[in-house]
Amino acid sequence: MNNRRTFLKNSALVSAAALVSSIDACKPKETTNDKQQMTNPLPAGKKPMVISTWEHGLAANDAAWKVLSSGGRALDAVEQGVRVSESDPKCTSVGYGGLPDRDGNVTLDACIMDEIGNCGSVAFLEHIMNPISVARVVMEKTKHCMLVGEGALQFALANGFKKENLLTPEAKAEWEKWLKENKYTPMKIDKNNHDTIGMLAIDSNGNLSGACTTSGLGWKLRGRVGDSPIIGAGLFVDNEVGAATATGRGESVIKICGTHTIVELMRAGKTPTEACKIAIERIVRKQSDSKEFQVGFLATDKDGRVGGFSLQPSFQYAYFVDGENKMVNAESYYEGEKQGVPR
Ligand code: SD4
Repeated sequence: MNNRRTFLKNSALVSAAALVSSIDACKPKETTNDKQQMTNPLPAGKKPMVISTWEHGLAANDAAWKVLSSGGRALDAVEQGVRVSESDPKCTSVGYGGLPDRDGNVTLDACIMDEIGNCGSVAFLEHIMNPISVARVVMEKTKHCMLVGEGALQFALANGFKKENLLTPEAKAEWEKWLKENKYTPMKIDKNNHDTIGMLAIDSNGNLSGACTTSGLGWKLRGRVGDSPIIGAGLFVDNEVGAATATGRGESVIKICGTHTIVELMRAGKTPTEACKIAIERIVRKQSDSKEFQVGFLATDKDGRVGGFSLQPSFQYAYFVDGENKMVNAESYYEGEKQGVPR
């Protein structure tokens, strides 16, 4: 937690980060550095659980848990869970209140995947507060997997979603400030500007589902789409094996098909943490600027062993199991003061 705060302070993007740190639902809460978690102990029998990225995952997990604890389906749990972050104007990288692109438009990416491999996705979607629910309707009512831009908006409106202004006065003020100072140059996804929510859940039938949703990179080029709505990059679920989700610089995740890679590594016998670590190491090997940005992966296997791993320190995930919802610090490739020095 302190690490993350330090990063936010040190960021060249102080204004955007300050907005993020003022968020209630994203507010730092007590964290455990759960080393035991990192070694992936076998759970005592399969049980419902939900994990999600970053501190806003706590509030999202609470909503997901309501579904899971009443015997509901993991798919409903992840949809209900991430809707909390999407609807929270103080979460500035997800849904309503998200930082806009460099022209001042809030554009959203989201995807969802169920236990039988069905998936739905929307990208470059504007004016709809809960893109995850549109992604679910794409999955359930069409024969397609992905709709983008104007077509996705038309589809949403035709299916009863409301057109809304998603640019909050706070996000608009941040954008106007950025415009003055930054010469219209898109923001780099560095170690600090992130907060996408990726969520994975197992229900009482032992079935897995996942969801991932974001407003993407603040001040991005109009039309830019990251990893979050791309099945196999920001999210992948295989009920026979496990599931994974991603946060951080989407371009880097797309280049290695991050979450599909992690699920395949678990299929080959790696634990969730090992699989996430190997994927991060692949990014380091293949992307020479890996010291400059953040990527975090989160995974669960079919039996509910969970784990995460990130490029830079400070990646955390919220983990709800056995009636307890807590933050866990993931290990990272680059570490603390030694950041930039591979371990
Ligand atoms: C993206 N992966 O659009 C997202 C951003 C993100 O935490 O994860 N932020 O590239």
